[in-house]
Amino acid sequence: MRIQLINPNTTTAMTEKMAVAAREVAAAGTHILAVQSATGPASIESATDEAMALPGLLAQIRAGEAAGVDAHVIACFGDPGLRAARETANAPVIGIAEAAMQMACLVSASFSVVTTLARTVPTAHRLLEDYGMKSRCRRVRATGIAVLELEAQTSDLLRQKIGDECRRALAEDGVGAIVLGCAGMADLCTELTEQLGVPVIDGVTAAVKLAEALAALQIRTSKRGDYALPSIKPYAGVMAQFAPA
Ligand code: 2AL
Repeated sequence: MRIQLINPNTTTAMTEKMAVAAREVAAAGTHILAVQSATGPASIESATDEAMALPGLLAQIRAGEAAGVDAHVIACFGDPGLRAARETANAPVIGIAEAAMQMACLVSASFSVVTTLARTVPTAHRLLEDYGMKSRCRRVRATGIAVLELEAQTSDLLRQKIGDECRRALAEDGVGAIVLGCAGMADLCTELTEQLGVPVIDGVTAAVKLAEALAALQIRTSKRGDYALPSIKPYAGVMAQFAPA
């Protein structure tokens, strides 16, 4: 089985970091095809970054479909372009935020999200609303860490900072699980789970295992209703190359 792991930002070190985490949990026989957007922002931390990341992300979804991958993972915690990607794809498309939140709900009555900059907190709240999970998430906590500070291996200082925020979540929020709110935190999941004694869920690894499950069951994206293929029409200007074909 081939899973296309898409980093929708354009930072190669981050793509490599998430690929390592994905390959660590992938089943024997699962090939992780790690790719990133060719156009767009270096990190996605605002609605503007997200809008500018979508053409490059959708181009990767199309390329993966043409190559016949069995599933796609969008590896950014804002789940950018998830609905558009599902319109475009026949294979399942999993967003790491939805994957992590769903998995947290399977093992705990409630969870808190520990994420990057305060600026990304409203996005997480919007996703919780969209996914019908508001009642399961007690709090979305920012660490003040920018995404690109997490692009390579996480430093001891940042490990400590993220760990401390997780400990505060457990002490103050009354939750039984933590969801990590950035693809760049994927290298912290195992050690934090061991240190904290509760499930700490990283979206990259959660999404890979959900993608494997859907692909193994041959469950594909519905092409009726909301995720029907977009209609073919010309796009003007610099967007012409991104028009549905
Ligand atoms: C992210 C992420 O995972 N990748 C990125 O570019 N931005 N998430 C976040 N909460 O800022």
